[in-house]
Amino acid sequence: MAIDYAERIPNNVNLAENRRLQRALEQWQPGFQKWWAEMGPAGFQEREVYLRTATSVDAQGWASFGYVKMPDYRWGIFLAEAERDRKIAFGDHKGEPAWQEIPGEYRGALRRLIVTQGDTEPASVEQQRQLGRTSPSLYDLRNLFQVNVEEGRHLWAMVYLLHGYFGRDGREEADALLQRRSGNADNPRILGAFNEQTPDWLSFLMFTFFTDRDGKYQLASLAESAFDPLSRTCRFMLTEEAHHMFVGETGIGRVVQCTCELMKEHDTDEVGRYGGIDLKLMQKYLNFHYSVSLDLFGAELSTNAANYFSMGLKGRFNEETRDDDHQLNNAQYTITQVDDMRIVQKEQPALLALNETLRDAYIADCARGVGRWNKVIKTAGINFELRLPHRGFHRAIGDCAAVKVSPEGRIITEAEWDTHQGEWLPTAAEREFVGTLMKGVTEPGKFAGWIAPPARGINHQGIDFEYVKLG
Ligand code: BYC
Repeated sequence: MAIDYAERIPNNVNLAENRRLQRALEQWQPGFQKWWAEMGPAGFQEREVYLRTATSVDAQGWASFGYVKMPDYRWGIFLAEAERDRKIAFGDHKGEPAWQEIPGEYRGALRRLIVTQGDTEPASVEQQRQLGRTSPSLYDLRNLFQVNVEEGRHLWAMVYLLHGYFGRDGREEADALLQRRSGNADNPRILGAFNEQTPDWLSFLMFTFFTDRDGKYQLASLAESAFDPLSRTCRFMLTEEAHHMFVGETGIGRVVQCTCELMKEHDTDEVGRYGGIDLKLMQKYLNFHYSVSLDLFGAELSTNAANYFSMGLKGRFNEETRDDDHQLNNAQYTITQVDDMRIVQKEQPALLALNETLRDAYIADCARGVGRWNKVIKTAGINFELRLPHRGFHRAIGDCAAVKVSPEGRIITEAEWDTHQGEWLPTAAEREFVGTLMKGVTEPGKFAGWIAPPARGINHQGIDFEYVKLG
């Protein structure tokens, strides 16, 4: 179904026919706009940005590209097409028709999942708020803003569900989503990684690679939900999420490429003095962003996750293609745990181990991306490999949060940690150094000295296209 752009809130959910919901959303909208003005990208709000806007939800050609001022972006509510006679694929209700309304007994659990998902969207915009002024190119600036407006739309997607299906408590939660603030001591965002800072572009590119990829896996699990409106919402969000991960993967790939070129040109590993970022320093940033993103999957054993699954609220990644009973009442799964100060593999009930199951799929996906960066290094003839640290390294959630683990996966003492952590995670001085490289480059087709140009532009435009009109 095409989206009616004449309406105040573009949508393909027949909002015009649901006056109560439309009014509720119209009341929420000014609060969103105020939040965007206060917490969205600093500066550039009056600039024309070459953005992609969702104009339909079919697989081909859902996106239209054109110049838009960010406050005029048409944030709307788009659900993927309904699947006819969709059946629940897992859990206690497996085989029953998918729900168009929420069973009363599951409202609390489902609301919590939707609020947690929704909270990450504005949080990431807040984290990235200051990056516009130090963008390495107009191409990258445009990509940042594309990510930001789409995270805003993902907030709308969750708020639609809260307003449409949860009554008064849903409305209160929707308001609270605009009140929490990333990193705020009194009213922080819900999940740890979304209260960290994204102070520079290396962090931003790592974030879009590692943290947005958590988004992919969580959204894919929610896309399996028995609650059909959530499933359809998440399916459409995933099409947008792909671009965010593209920004991260190609972005880090371009930094790696630039570093390799500087290493060869100057015959040194230490390219800092030539305005580049050492591979060793990139490894430290990788260690940080990977470990805080691993925390986002929750504890290895979780009754919450088991309940979500049995209730039919949240499935596994690619639930339908899995070759098992989709109920897991007697199944086992091997997970990594700490036992008597050793890291061991243990069989546990699969139902309790669903967070770890999802984390495993995520880790494999991250490893593929890191492999592609390593190809760039190898092709340059340089003998260095970026690596994912052990899953227990630098964790704040789960079994390993109680111990200190080296990147190789050895449990170490606090004293060893204190001695070595500067070799594994970026130090204050290194973060400061990366900060000094962050100088805005705004001439079309020009790039900062620490990142290579991309292989191609956006939507068949040239690399030197004026992606943001600053004049
Ligand atoms: N930080 O039973 P457990 C995205 C809490 S990213 C702080 O293991 P559960 C995006 C937990 O709440 C995807 N607290 O937790 C990316 C629980 O509290 P209670 C976002 C944490 O429920 C980039 C306790 O610890 N979507 O879209 O199994 C840009 C015990 O834990 C954390 C979702 O996350 C943490 N990291 O699993 C923009 C999907 N982890 O019960 C967007 C929805 C756990 O003791 N969320 N806790 O009070 C979920 O499915 C689950 O809430 C989680 C946690 C997987 C996150």
